Amino acid sequence: MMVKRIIANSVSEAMELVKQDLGNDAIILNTRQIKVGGLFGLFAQKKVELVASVEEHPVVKTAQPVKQISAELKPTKPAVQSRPPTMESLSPKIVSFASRRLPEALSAYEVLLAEPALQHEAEALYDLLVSTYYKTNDLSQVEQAFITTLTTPIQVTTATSRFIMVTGPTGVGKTTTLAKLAAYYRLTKQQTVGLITTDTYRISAIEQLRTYADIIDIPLRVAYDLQEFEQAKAELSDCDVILVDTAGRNFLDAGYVEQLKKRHDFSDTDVFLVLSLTSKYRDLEQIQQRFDQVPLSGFIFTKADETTDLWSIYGLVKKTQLPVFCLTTGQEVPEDIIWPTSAEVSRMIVERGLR
Ligand SMILES: Nc1nc2c(ncn2[C@@H]2O[C@H](COP(=O)(O)OP(=O)(O)OP(=O)(O)O)[C@@H](O)[C@H]2O)c(=O)[nH]1
Ligand SMILES: [Mg+2]
Repeated sequence: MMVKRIIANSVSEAMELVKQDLGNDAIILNTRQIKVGGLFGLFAQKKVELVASVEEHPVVKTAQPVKQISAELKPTKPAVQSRPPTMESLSPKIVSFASRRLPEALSAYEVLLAEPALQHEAEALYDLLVSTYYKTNDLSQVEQAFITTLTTPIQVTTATSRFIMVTGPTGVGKTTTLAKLAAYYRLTKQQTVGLITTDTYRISAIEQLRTYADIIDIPLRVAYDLQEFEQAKAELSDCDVILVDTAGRNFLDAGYVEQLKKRHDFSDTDVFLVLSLTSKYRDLEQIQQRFDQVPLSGFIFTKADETTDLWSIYGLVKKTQLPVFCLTTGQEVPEDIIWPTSAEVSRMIVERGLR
């Protein structure tokens, strides 16, 4: 193993020198701020000291034992049985990043940087955290810099069409959110509101929405096919806002989006994909991909009250460049719904993750 000590003006400069000298597989063992030169402690320059190490022949050392062991165990079929390291496990970016250490004071960020939603930018965020920390020596400024960096890709939106449709997987809170929206437009904004549901798979689904419609005192139309859907739209055309509930379906069912397209028309409509923040990020990515053929206006994220991990918001919004419409924060209708700004969303994500 080769170990090298590098002194530079900034963490990013030191990282660059490490990459040049030791390559992408280098492991950062330590970083600290030091003072160089000066007289009796005066006029000394602030520098960053970085200690890094690298295996002298990392690829050969990793690959060989795997082949040797498999050859011993299965001498007749070594080529089939031995599993070479995957591209991912060999990726210099992931290997070198996972081994880097943050200064003790920033250890709370370690878990955040390992978030799947941040996998492509963990390295840049690491540099940001370390350099801000050494520059300011102030944890609240480090947190603020982190939040500010995350805010840029997070866009939020308001509904611009008269028709607002919610769609998404089963049980994520579509109907409950629609009831909250109906109450918001009717009671807070004093607008006329109509409801349409195309969720005719279960009687209880219609009854659930009818109860909300009765309480808020707004009309509800039930549409069993595209023709009835168009008719319901025409009947409610006097309303300021028309909210459309759809049936939740298993997102692994490939026919789901096709059926959705057959039973609705999306003209004049803001279609929001409703996703629960309690779901796994990888599943959310797959669901969003299923909805590629639907003209989505953005996301509604539900059940923010049931998790400390809000990173899916960041990951999905950044990946798709679709904005956030609203977040829901509990089961209570109408109060548990919020319309945060971009900065508020990123602050929520970071604060929940750190505490
Ligand atoms: N904790 C929490 N629960 C919520 C939230 N929103 C909805 N729920 C609950 O989630 C459950 C499902 O809500 P629904 O509104 O029926 O979900 P849906 O997406 O319409 O379900 P389907 O129509 O069956 O696909 C209910 O128990 C709701 O009270 C939320 O923001 N937080
Ligand atoms: Mg429903």
